[in-house]
Amino acid sequence: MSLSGKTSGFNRSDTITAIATAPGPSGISVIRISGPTAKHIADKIFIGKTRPTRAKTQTVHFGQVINPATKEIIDEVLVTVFSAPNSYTGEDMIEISCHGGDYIASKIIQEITKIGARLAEPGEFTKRRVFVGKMDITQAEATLDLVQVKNESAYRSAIEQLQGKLSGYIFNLSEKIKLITAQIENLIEFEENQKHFQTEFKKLFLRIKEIRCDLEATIKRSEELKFLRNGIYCVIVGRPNVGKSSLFNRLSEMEKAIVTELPGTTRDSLEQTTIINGITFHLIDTAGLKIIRQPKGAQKIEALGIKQSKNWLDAADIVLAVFDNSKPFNRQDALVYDAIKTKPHILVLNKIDLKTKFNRNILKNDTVYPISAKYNKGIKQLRHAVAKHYQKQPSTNNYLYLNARHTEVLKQVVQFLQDSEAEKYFEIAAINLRTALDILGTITSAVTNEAVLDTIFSQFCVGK
Ligand SMILES: Nc1nc2c(ncn2[C@@H]2O[C@H](COP(=O)(O)OP(=O)(O)OP(=O)(O)O)[C@@H](O)[C@H]2O)c(=O)[nH]1
Ligand SMILES: [Mg+2]
Repeated sequence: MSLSGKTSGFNRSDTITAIATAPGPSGISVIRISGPTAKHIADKIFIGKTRPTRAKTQTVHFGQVINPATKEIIDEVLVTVFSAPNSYTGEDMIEISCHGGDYIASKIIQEITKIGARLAEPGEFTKRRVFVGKMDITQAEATLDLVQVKNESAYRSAIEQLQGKLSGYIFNLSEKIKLITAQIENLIEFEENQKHFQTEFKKLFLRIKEIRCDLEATIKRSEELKFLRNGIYCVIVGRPNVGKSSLFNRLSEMEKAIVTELPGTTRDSLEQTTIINGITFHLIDTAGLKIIRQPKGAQKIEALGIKQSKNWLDAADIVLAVFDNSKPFNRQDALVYDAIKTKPHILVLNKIDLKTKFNRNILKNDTVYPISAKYNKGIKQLRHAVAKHYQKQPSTNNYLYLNARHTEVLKQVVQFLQDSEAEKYFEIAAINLRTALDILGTITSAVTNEAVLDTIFSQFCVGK
């Protein structure tokens, strides 16, 4: 499928270059050059047995990069030559592997830009790949995701998307809608046989409803399982001094949060990502929730921290509410207990190494996990309980990951399908279906809204 068309102020006649590896000290750095003059530029700066313009595609050549003006050797390198269309961008491409670190690579880039290439914009190599039709937009998005994945589920769904799982789904969906649209348009033309005509329409509208319900289920499932990719926000709350930061350190297996005997130690929320039973959790340590009547001075800062805690509480996927076994349940505990009731939560009773003054019966039917954060007691069981919350999920084989852009587009498609089901004028129903198809096409097609493309590619690193 060719996606060439409007290319939104994006010039493919330029030859572009960038360092493709991450900045900082490293074993090697890779420089990419892509575009019509890529091989000619390489000819000018590379001395080896074969000239890049004469080299076969996908071959690697040892030699030196020189400053073409002074003939001074800059580095010993390996040059890989790719001839169009057999390259990542589909254009002539050169990859130079030089010694690592930023200095040498920058020196080579300087020479390349002096003789005609310009620096690539973020994601421009992938953008070119999309515009020559080697990849659709969902696959470009998957490329971006792959670079950023942090867990197995995110990796799985990104690689499936890269291999075309989402594109395939969109293709099948649009084929189904196209078929129904054509059948409706056909019936409109042969409307003489009124009775037969009505029953046929009914059948087609039922079919649209089926497709719409399927699509809605796919969107819902993706939203429910989004945590597999994005991680679960697990927020630790409790009144001051109950041991939230101590628990945060235990669960994250890091000593990141400051722990003191003074209530109000944590003022800013802290975040740490940890993996429990293969699931990514973003742990958040918050300032204690408490009742403040008139926040003044230093207390004002604490009040801000507390406000932040409330925001975190709203954003949480799951809350760990911590209580102190060595103190009686008080009004501040009641405030915490009340605040978390409507959220998925786990109750934790900390400081079980100390004498019990806390009345557990107050926590009613909820399971309470007794721990001692200080002496590392009950932490394993708690970790297990947190992970178990998410392992009840059904098998994820049929799961299709949809990002915010895909979800938004598919929801619009649902709306147009629904409008056509309810439409009494068949011509208008057909127009609605055609609109649904156009909207659906924007998920994969490069000939889409310029702002959408800019947003996607601006998130890429330069050199990708
Ligand atoms: N005996 C005992 N002390 C604990 C335990 N957990 C925490 N502490 C102590 O309780 C005090 C408060 O601990 P923190 O982890 O700072 O409590 P916090 O809830 O984060 O406190 P704020 O940030 O002030 O709201 C410190 O002196 C900890 O050493 C425990 O399991 N047993
Ligand atoms: Mg704290």
